[in-house]
Amino acid sequence: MGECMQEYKLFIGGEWADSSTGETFKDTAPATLETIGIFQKAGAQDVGRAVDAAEDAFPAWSSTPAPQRGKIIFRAARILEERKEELSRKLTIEMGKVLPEARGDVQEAIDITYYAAGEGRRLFGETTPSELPDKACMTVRRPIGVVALITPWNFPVAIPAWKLMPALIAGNTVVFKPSSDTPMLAAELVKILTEAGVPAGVVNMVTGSGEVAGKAIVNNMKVRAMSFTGSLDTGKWILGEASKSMKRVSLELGGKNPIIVMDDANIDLAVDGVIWGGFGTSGQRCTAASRVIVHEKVIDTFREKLLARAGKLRLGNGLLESTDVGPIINNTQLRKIAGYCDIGKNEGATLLLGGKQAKMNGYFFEPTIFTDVTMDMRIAREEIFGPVVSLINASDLGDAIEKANSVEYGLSSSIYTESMRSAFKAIEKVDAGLTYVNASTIGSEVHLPFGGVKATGNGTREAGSTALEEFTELKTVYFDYSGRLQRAQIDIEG
Ligand code: UN1
Repeated sequence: MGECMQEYKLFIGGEWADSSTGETFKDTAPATLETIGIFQKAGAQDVGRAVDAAEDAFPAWSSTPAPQRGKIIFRAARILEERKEELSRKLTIEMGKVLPEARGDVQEAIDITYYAAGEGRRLFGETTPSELPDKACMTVRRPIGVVALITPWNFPVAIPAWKLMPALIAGNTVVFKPSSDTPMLAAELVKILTEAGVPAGVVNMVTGSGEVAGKAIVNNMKVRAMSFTGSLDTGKWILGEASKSMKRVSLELGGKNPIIVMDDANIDLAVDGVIWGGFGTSGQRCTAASRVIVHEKVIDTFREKLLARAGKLRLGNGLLESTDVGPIINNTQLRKIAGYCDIGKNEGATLLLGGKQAKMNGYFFEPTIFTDVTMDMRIAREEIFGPVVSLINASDLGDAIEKANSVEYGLSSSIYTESMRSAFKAIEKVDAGLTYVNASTIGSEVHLPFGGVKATGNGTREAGSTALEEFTELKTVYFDYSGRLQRAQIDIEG
């Protein structure tokens, strides 16, 4: 056992508790394969207790004035800020991303926490005139109730914070199930919320498998809304199951995000964008640039420059300054990425770089580039979630956009061009929730909506003011002060 080894518990009703199953699992550092913590495998009974605790805490929390809830969330933001460096290092150890990116992850959590705290003094509804005299019309926001948040491992603090903070400021109480690959940072976040003054029962954390704990959450009738970020298959399953209890569901699923490089693009800038979007976080982002659709007039130059840059990327432990690309989260993901490289070769794509696991201790995969990729190949259509970039030819903008749109996902997208016309065409025609112009597919900011179209989600948007739509019910209020019966649609002159 390593020095920092600790056994973590479930957090239910303000208490740290063992799971009823008595079973635990190990949290492994992907760069060193060391066990860094022991976590509880929650059973259905534990999930039931967590939901009940959240339900009990709901009346008081939802009745607390939102600006008061905001004060608590502001304190959480300050604690996150004070502990940024320590949390970032832990995040690099637990998840693997390089330290500057881990700092970005924590910063994103700090940003959304401040942003959500400020919403405590907004939470705006609408007012609008009535069609009748002496009558006021407005909307007010109400919390939904107990909400469940199921989060992935690739942004161990930022994504939980994206969901927790808007849910809490709106007055909901929470059951939070983090990924089993990154439960340590989740536990840190829960401790910070508690330290900031979030009352017992308002946030409950259960760790464990999707098959047991996740399933118990989805099937619990008292959970009124769920927010999930993860795979398409799991998302589809949640949506189907949740319909039985009419839960509101918000899904953030996969991506197969294209960067279009036009013949008038600044090629060096586009190469920077592909390196950052394709290999940053070892390609383990929903927003990762996994397809690069390049105008055929510039593809040779582009390919050469990209290869030169990608070939210099240094794999290693994310804590070291010399590292550009960290490890893959676990062996299953590593095998999946390797499997896709075999598929790509069998499909006839040309492997330009990488394509294999690195001979290092830890889960490392070499930055990989395929060229001569066509849109019928699986590597061009399916989410790989690793450092694998596919180069695809396009004859013109129309062809590039058609190829960009020919996959089932639609999260992020980007175009490199000096032409305003091409840029606006892409904004208009690319089927995606996000389009970047002359910037990579990654790097969304917390005060703008985040989400995708088609199989990427079910229409909701996280972050920004739209995060509140995810976690509030609107009530429409008609306030008649005429003192007489007034019939809408009927008692109207003219
Ligand atoms: C994700 O990969 O699930 O834009 C989220 C980005 C980050 C968020 C990514 N701000 O890449």
